[in-house]
Amino acid sequence: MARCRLFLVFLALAVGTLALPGLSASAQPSSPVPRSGVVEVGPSARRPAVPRPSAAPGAPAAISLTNVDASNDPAPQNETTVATNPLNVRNIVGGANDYRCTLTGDAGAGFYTSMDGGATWSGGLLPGITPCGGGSYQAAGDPALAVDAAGSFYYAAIDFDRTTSRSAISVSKSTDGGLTWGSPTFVTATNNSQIFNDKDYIAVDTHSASPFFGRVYVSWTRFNGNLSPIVVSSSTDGGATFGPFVTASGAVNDAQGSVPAVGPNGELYVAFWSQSGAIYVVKSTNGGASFAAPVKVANIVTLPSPLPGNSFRVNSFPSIAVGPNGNVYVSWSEWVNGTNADVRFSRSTNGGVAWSAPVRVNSNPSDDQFFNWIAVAPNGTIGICFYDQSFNSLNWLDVGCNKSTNGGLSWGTTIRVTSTSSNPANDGFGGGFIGDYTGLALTVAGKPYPIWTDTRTGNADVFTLRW
Ligand SMILES: [Ca+2]
Ligand SMILES: [Ca+2]
Ligand SMILES: [Ca+2]
Repeated sequence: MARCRLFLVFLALAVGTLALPGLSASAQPSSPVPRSGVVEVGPSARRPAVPRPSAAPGAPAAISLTNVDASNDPAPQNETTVATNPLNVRNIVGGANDYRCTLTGDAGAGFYTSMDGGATWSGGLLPGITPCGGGSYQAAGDPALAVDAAGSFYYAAIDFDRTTSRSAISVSKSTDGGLTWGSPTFVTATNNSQIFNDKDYIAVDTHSASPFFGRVYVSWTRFNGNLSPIVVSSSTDGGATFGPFVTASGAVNDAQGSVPAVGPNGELYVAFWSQSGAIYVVKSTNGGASFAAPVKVANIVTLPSPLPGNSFRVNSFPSIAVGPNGNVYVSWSEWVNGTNADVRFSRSTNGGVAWSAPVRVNSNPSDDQFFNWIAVAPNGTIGICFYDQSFNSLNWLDVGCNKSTNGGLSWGTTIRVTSTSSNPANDGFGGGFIGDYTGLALTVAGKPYPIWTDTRTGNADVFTLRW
């Protein structure tokens, strides 16, 4: 298995790529779940291709949303995450796989910070993880951001070597709005060739009434031989140390793509995808010490990867958010009618016991919508953003967003937020990798900051909106 890693290339999470090249994960029900972080695209893909000249832009959109390039760097940046400061609505922090390190050409944990609502950005690579930050891991990926009630940002990542069996999960913290970052805390680390720690995400309990206020939770997939459970580790000291991980996914041992979220009373939920073709949620009411049995949200048809007419890998990983009233919201992308991808949504109004029949979120069902991310504003408005290929006829990338002001009962018309379409062929990986997810944060004032991989400049950059 370690030997495989020599051929496996990229990062961050994965799906679609596995033991048997050419077959999708869903076509291999008896095989191990793909190791994320690892895509069998060939050794040359370890290094991004030389950036190409600008692509022909798609048709300008007739909207006034202002797109902004948060990374503005010629190397590829992809696989985006974002969080906003509850104490300063102008403070936005993004993260991505960032290939700017010329020592390695491999991915580091990139951060992008704005103090003025997205108008201007600074950034770089997190310290102490990969060589350009003074760390020793050959690569990092699976960026995930969260923010606590005091405005401290937490950045979780996978850290690994391609030529040894080292594999870790780290959390880095910034107490100055994302301008600078401390040394990482390693939540877990191994050199066991049977173990690969993959596809983390992170959440913080920001609810002052919660008995677990301030607790930091990291979930990830712990590939172990042929099994892939979701595990969770928590920190009760602001990310300085993390406790031992506990298994969260119960009897579901073919899981991937977990995301944690915390409710108003400190209830912890973790959503994940099962290779069997289902979305699950698990719940902990004791601060992450243990989890009840998984509850199936829906059976789904996992996206084919790549989607027809495209060459980059995709997945059906869920996103999850909890409303101020405790309602739990989950979205994902699924293959519908055997013909195309839609973003789907379900909610639970009884603490995750029962889930509503899934509904389509994207207003235009035609073409493909995928890589959804969900967030909830303090007033209960739900936002979901995703790539939407219905805005162009080329299988290029646009980002669309929907909102619901009635708790997810209806979703209205998808708003295109990209002012230009992106040609995925300019991703730096021959069109094969645009990351494995996007992100969305809503400020306490409700302004949406969708964040996505955008290639309009001729290379993959991190884009968001400015307000
Ligand atoms: Ca569709
Ligand atoms: Ca398409
Ligand atoms: Ca770039």
